[in-house]
Amino acid sequence: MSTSQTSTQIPPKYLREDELSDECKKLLLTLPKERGWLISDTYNYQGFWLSPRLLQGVIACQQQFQAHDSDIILATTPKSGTTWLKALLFVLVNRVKHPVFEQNHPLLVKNPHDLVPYLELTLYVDGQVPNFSSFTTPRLLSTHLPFASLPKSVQDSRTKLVYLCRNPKDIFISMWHFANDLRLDHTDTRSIEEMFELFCKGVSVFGPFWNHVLDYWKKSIEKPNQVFFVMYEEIKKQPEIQLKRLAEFLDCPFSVEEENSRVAEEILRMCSFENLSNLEVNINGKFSTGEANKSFFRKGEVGDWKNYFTIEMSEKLNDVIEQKFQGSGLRF
Ligand code: PAP
Repeated sequence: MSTSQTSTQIPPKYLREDELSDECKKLLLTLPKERGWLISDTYNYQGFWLSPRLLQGVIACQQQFQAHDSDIILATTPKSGTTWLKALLFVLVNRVKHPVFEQNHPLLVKNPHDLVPYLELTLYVDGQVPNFSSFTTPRLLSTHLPFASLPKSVQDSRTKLVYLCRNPKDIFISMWHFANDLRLDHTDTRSIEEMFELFCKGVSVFGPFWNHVLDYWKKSIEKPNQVFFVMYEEIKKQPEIQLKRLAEFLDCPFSVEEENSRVAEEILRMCSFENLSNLEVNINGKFSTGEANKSFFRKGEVGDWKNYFTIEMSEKLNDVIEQKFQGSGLRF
């Protein structure tokens, strides 16, 4: 099975194993280890899996990030469609400052990941306090951290959390492609079978997937004004309904005038896979941490897993899903 070739890519910072602090190196020696998706080993920290350099970013973020009540943080497991929701959030929240019909809209010249940066993967990846002076209010940020590992200031504040979830079979396939594209040593391609076994055991980037999803799901039920939970598949199926739900949650509902001028429709068009993946910045640009922007746009479809999964794989993951999500009210 082939994946697209991006061998000239510089490895993103969160995958580099150099420049690790002594504190981080010491901690790594004490953590459970498994074979990694992206680099040789992945480590279990606070119950989830991550790469060594990322550990440094996570710890810095947990210790130093000061949330504001007005912040909006998008939380996802990798490959849930984060890029899409970052675009939607940015355009939705900034539509007064940057009207959607504006020719020079920032989304047309910047990748969504640069507009809504990751805390641990980007802003804190060097282990230092980032400069937030260029951020406007509300600050739009994102994270792959599980709820229990969010910086305390986020948990204690009135920050709004938007959680995007996706069918784990599509996430698995999306991640497998992405990992093979990014892997530092291109001779070391992992087989789909090996990665699948790890995924089912819960060993995936920021996984186990089910713990990540269930924690945010429960919080969204407990605190519906603070945690908004939405599925990638729901947005695909009913984009306008879900966008309007999101706008209500963020206290920026569409006005009658906006309804009349079809602003929601235009936001969805701007943020569509077709539009974003064809922008120059997303074809030839590079993400600030090293990845080619185009690696965030593969197919953008629901159900691509069917082109890769055997019947046995599908049944096995169905069993895991059933067991893990039983009684939760969540279905995939
Ligand atoms: P990240 O976690 O590394 O930030 P993320 O954006 O969550 O990645 O996931 C990328 C997936 O979202 C890709 O899915 P695929 O591999 O199944 O194709 C990507 O194609 C998809 N995606 C990106 N932009 C859009 C969009 N505008 N609409 C729908 N899907 C999108």
